[in-house]
Amino acid sequence: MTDTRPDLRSVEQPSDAPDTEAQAHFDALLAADERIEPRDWMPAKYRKTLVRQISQHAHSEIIGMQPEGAWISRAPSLKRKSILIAKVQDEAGHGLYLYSAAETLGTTREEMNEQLMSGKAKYSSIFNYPALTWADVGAIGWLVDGAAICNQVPLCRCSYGPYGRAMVRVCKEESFHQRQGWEILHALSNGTPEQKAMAQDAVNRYYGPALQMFGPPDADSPNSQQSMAWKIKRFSNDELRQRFVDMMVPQAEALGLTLPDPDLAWNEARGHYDYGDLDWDELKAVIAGNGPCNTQRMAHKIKAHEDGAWVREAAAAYARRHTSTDATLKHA
Ligand code: FAQ
Repeated sequence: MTDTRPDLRSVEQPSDAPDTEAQAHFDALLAADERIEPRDWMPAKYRKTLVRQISQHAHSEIIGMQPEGAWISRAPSLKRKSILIAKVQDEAGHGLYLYSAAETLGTTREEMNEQLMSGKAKYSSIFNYPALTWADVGAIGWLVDGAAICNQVPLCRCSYGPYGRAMVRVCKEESFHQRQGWEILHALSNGTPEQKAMAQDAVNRYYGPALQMFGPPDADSPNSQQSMAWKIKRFSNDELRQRFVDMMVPQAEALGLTLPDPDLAWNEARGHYDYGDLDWDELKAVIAGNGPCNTQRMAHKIKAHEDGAWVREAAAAYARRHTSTDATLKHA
């Protein structure tokens, strides 16, 4: 299939140089809650922040295929296998929408890939934990996709058009993913005592890291304030984390599983659940590359990239041939 998308590398990006009139237009669009589009002037730091967040989000979707992908060949039934294949494929699709959204800001796919593989760009901490049992596939769907939904629904209203629009479709698919995770855990929780224990063990291991997905606490989040002023982020890390806890407590009760937090308690005055301190040193260590699976995840990604070189070369040769055939036909 010929790639008919415009090559954004050849489209001149609007200059980022300071411009009072353009800045006033940008500010007015933000104040009116309208979208900034690729053709619009934008401050250099706004562009940089978007490239950072969108590309890291894309990398997370791509690396995030690994823990569940490893269970495709071991899924307990044909039905579970087909659902899991569809889910992992959806995550690849999310990565591709997001890389495309980042490309509209003038960054190439090659640059982003290079930053991921050289360790310069981050991806979500959660994907550096192992999926040890089939119940972990359920916990990833229920907790990780659940956290992703809480974080990403507000991103549908992100001030940057291509990112917000990509998020609308991503969120629809994430809600299917969360339900399939819930359903796996529900079946295990209502199965044999061993199956229920396996489900509880997976939730025990994944709950804390899922809460850390929302990022450092607000007081320690260098990017939040500016990203919220630019309406890239609509809520702070702690606000979204609270929303997630409030959403998960009743769901855990319905599953018959407990959340591993002795401090979890309804606070009537706040109208929210109180929850215990999280291990921020653990998050820092995982982000710094010292989580249980960081080395394994990167080695797998680099090998897949190298193994895929012939596919990229063949696709590029095919596209070149079709471009020259099209040009010959046009001039005939
Ligand atoms: N892991 O100042 P903040 C998914 C970094 S997709 C690693 O608070 P910000 C779907 C942060 O980048 C999951 N790094 O930063 C799925 C920054 O570093 P930098 C991914 C983290 O950007 C399910 C520094 O710490 N989702 O799950 C993490 O304002 C199942 C300071 O932090 C997204 O990417 C972390 N947890 O807020 C796929 C959503 N937290 O770049 C497969 C979009 C923070 O300055 C299977 N992203 N850092 O060097 C966001 O909403 C934001 O970027 C946050 C961080 C909230 C992640």
